[in-house]
Amino acid sequence: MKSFQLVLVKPSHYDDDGYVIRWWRAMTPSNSLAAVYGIAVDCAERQVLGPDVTIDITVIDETNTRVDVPALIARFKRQGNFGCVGLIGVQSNQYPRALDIARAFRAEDIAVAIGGFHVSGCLSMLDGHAVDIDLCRDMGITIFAGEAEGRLEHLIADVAAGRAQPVYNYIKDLPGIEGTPVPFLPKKHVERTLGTSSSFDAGRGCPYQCSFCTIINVQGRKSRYRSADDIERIVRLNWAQGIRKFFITDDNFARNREWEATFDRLIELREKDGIPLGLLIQVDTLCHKIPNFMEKARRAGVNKVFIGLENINPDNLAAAKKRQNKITEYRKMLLAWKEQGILTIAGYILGFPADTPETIRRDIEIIKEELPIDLLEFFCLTPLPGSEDHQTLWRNSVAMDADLNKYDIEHVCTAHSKMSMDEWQEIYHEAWGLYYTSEHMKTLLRRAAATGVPVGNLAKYLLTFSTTDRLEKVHPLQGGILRLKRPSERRPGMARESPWLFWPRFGWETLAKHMVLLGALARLTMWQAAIRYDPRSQSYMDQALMPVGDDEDETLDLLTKTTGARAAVSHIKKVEELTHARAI
Ligand code: B12
Ligand code: SF4
Repeated sequence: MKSFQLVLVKPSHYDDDGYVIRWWRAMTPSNSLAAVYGIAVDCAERQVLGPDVTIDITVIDETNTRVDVPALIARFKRQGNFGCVGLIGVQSNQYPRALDIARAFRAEDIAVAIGGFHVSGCLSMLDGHAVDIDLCRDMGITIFAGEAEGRLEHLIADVAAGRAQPVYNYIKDLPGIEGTPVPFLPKKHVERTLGTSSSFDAGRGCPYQCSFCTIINVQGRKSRYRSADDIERIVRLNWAQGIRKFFITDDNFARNREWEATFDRLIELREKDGIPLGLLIQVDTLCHKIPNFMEKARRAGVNKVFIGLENINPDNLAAAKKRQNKITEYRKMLLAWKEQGILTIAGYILGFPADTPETIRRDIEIIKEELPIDLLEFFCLTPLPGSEDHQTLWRNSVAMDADLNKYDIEHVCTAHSKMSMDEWQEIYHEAWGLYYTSEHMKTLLRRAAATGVPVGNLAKYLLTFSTTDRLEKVHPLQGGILRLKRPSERRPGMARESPWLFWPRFGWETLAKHMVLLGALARLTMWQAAIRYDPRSQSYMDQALMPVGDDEDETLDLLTKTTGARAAVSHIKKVEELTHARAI
């Protein structure tokens, strides 16, 4: 019996000091890895290489597990190099690290294939060579652009027969995903992430056209979805191994055409079968207008929702073609989630054309005062390869940072008309501190207690969100517990440090960081206890929690401070007047 070695590696990327970002426990599991693993297991079960060949699958998420290259090479050697390394879900920022991993395997003549958003985005929007894509060709790495459902078996068969092509390009041929193998990871991998939650994409594709977005150019604008039966299968497979929490990774679950059937099935699993589901979903800012959406979300087990708020200045939203985001609806939408007792997380992008450090500082204060958001995450507007923004700059030969490792939406990669690149980068880091002040964290805990959001749960997230950028210099989504490093994992081209210097410094840094974390934890625990025992906490009220009133367009800074906001309000008034006039 021959054994085909399929090693699936989700690469991490390098931090600013050139060390691979890896944790004892990483924040979130990789859904790309779960998706490709599910398809690979199906290939193995169907014996796609024939009855006398087994497919031996190894899964490595580099954010929580070291890629032991020599051990893997030895394993390939024992099988006569019969197999392939698959570099999975490689984003632009992970592309340099992915190639560094590949280099060692290619030197031993082991087949390597790469897929994910970088290669898919570049092949979708550029000329098929730009942005370092030719490095793969030079190294003999197979490029796989597009989705693997129904295709992975062809790649495996070609590798096994020694006839792998340099490029497989399925980007213009998006498969239906209903009834295809479902994303899945065995528990031993899921346990390496915080909170032991797993993930699945219930659907792909988004109808909108935001110019900074890569998703629509890789996964398309049409809604493709898994069936309710598929969803039930995912839940049951995981529940059988004791996993009940999921991140549903659809970029905009509210626009998944099957959202209601999916929620109905999840409600059934929760209410009839007693599976205590806990879900995180991502939605747009108009989801409160979909009848039953929020109420069903709560019943299905959604306890956290991520909202792509992006900005509160309509001029900026218009510049990014994100016209569907209406600031006049933000409060209604957020209060509606609060009514369901669901924790709200909003993404906020810094560096739109009208932004300056001063306006960013002002806007963060407005959000703190007037919008009932629990957690706010900051990102730098980045021309990600695969987005319309990147394509425009590339076509016009505008300078962009050549180091792809920086395209993690935390580093500034191109110039801004109103801020220097340094000012932009500084205000990005400052933003975290401006939002997560002690005073505001206490307010957030009070708001949670008053609206039925679990205070302990929020406190846990506040600990991470208020400290990760400051202590670890990475975004919380890339964070985890206990940073792990090795001198040997430094980026090629950067000097290898002496172990005598490296290890004492690493030990000291780890200790110092954990002292700060313990202090932050103690403070959050104290505030939490004070709120719990305060009899007035249920009746807490502030401007953000106040029901939407008729005079807000004159009283709220959100609707008066920017030119765009004033224009948006007067537009709405005009529409209302016309509709009213017609009704009379
Ligand atoms: C869930 C998610 C996360 C999760 C989990 C990560 C993951 N990749 O699963 C978390 C929260 C951790 C996360 C974090 C980040 N993310 Co993210 N994330 C997503 C999201 C919303 C879904 C990913 C997913 O599951 N897609 C569905 C799967 C099935 O699609 P897929 O990955 O493309 O894989 C398919 C094919 O590409 C192919 N394939 C993939 N690899 C391979 C390999 C081979 C060999 C083959 C044959 C086929 C193949 O087969 C798969 C099945 O069809 C995507 C957007 C999106 N819609 O994809 C952003 C996205 C991937 N993230 C992005 C970014 C920037 C980040 C962060 C850097 C943000 C930050 N600063 O914190 C971090 C990086 C952390 C990390 N270590 O990955 C960007 C990447 C853009 C780019 N061009 O580089 C995206 C595209 C969103 C965006 N803003 O545009 N993310
Ligand atoms: S709403 Fe989100 S997924 Fe849809 S186009 Fe805009 S950024 Fe992309």
